[in-house]
Amino acid sequence: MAIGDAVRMEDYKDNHAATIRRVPVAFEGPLPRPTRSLEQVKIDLDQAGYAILTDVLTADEVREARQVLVDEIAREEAIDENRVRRFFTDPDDKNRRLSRLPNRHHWFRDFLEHPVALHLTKHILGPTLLNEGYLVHSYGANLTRPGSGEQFIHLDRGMDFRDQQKPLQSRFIWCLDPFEEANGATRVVPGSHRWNDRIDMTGGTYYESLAAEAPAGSLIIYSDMLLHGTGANTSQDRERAGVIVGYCPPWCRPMINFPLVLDPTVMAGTSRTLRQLLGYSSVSIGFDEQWDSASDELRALCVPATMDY
Ligand SMILES: O=C(O)CCC(=O)C(=O)O
Ligand SMILES: [Fe+2]
Repeated sequence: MAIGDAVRMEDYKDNHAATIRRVPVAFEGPLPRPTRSLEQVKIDLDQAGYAILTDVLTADEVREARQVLVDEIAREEAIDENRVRRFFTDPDDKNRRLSRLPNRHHWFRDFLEHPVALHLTKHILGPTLLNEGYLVHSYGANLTRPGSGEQFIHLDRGMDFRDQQKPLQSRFIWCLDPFEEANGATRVVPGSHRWNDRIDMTGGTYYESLAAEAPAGSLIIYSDMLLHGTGANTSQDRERAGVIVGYCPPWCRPMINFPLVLDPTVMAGTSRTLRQLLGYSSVSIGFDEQWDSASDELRALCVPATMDY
């Protein structure tokens, strides 16, 4: 299946046909455990390449945000199921994916500019030239459903670079359900953030992994250096909702061209930080490339590129 100009699922599967090599988990250090400590998160990120920060959302907040998510999925399904299924890397039709999140509800705008996510993005990506703000690289929800298979273990980037020393994306999964092995908790390969010289994403290699189990309301934090993937949901009746966001430096090309995707009337009331994150700035690495062809409405949404967080 192809939507618009997307890769055809059939072509993609051909690239990932036969497994000829299995790579076991080989991590010596202590595995990250759910923690409330940001200091521990930084230690875990350094040592294992991922971390689990608990109690970022209250139980009420989780319930509210989850309800919005399932309502939005149902709304899209009523129009056409294909709008929320068959994400091109998912192994079957069972999971539900939702995009264009900032249009949908303040919860999905609030996640993006949550101070913890911004703080950890600064920590993971480091300073930027002229202190320009980071950009949201990618953003969507993934709801695993009973019987859904596992996604292949991958890096959240286009290719294996072999000599990349530092992350180009900070990645976060907002857990709107308890993430447990049985309901498809994200699987991770601890320590693989240091395997950059040998990761094979061309197919043929199967990476063994373990489930990053996390209570509802947690943030799973990782980067584009870490091997991971959605787990299989082997439960009878439990879904697993995650909202996944990646941030990149301001000179990288985000996966989504938000100003062309989002509703300008929704964006009109939002903060400077949110608009920066979503690319509503004509400045990049100090150069101002005026948005002459944009509508007045879009141009009015532009903000300075300098971070004030
Ligand atoms: O939902 C998950 O557990 C992870 C999904 C993922 O890694 C992806 O779609 O790139
Ligand atoms: Fe991923």
